[in-house]
Amino acid sequence: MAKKRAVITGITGQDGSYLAEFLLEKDYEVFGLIRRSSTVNFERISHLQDKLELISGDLLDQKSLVTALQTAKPHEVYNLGAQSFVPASWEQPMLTGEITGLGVTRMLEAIRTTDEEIRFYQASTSELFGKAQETPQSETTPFYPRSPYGVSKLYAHWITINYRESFDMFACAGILFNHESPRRGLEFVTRKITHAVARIKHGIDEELRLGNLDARRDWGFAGDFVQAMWLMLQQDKPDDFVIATGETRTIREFCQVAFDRAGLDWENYVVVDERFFRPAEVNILLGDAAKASETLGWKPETSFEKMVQLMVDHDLEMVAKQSE
Ligand code: NAP
Ligand code: F7E
Repeated sequence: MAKKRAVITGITGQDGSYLAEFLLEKDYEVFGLIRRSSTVNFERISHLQDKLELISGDLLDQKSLVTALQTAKPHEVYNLGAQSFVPASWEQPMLTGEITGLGVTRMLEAIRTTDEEIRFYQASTSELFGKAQETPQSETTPFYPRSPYGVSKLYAHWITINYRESFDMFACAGILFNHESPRRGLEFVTRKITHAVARIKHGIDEELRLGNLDARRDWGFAGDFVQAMWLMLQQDKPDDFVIATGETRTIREFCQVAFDRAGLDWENYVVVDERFFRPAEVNILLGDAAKASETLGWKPETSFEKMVQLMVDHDLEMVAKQSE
């Protein structure tokens, strides 16, 4: 039987790299959309490069998306590409809207032009809930985004549903809560903490400066979460699902577990710095993934403690190597 083919936008990112691994294990032909850059940034996919087909393209450029789909002839498109860092969305709100919001319409239009049978996954986010109207949050919780990133993702979410309803496309949105890993970007709070733990342990840094320690997040492991993306596209009908662990912790609690792992007391190193507070905060996220559990049979496998351990151990080893 011919192999299934998938296009992943955002393949150089955290989720793109885990999803590519997962689909390759399922014997897919995997095509990754790569935007042109003067330096290569294939760090997260270098171990997969001889198994992947990389296609040049950009969510800002309609023609490149059509060409990518004509080249790959995919059965499935996973749209993970985005300007995904919330603070940067206040610094570059227009660019965030273009990539994270309108980029989705460009891809949906590219699918309509090329092959309407292509199944489409959109990377929606718990940032849609923002100033949460109820806790825990599920598929029926009203949205209240709190950043240009969240607002862009709200547009992306609704345009996905609109194309499903207008054109009968198989388009799904996964409302994923925060998910982390040793491949998380260094600017996000979890990896910022585990990387700092490693640098402090090796005597390179003396402190870690953070913003709001009271915010709560429902943190899962990225490797578990990408499986839910695939499951959504294997169903008989398209739908939207919350993907979360059902546990919430403060940034303070994350610090405690991460520093503990390295035998350090977080209170000796963490300094609160106003520069890292946001113009508007998302105070509490806690997801109810009952629908995904019932319909997709999806459940997270990696515990919070295990995930923090993975991240701290990875960063301790990485910093040790860098300091050799
Ligand atoms: P990430 O590590 O920041 O990766 C983002 C990816 O998007 C990178 O590959 C980046 O490419 C690509 N990209 C940026 N601008 C682009 C453009 N103009 N055209 C094409 N690609 C572009 O993000 P992630 O954590 O893997 O998240 C994946 C997706 O899920 C994102 O849409 C994010 O908003 C969403 N999401 C993430 C979480 C989470 O907790 N991680 C939760 C919910 C939803 P470069 O390498 O070239 O920059
Ligand atoms: O912040 C607080 C900060 O940047 C988490 C993206 O993947 O998940 C991510 O968005 C919390 C916030 O992630 C620092 O105020 C305190 O309350 O790790 P983060 P995020 O904003 O939740 C969602 C689901 C996405 O969709 C996004 O794409 O931590 N915080 N001190 C800090 N945050 C950062 N970055 N740096 C600090 O120093």
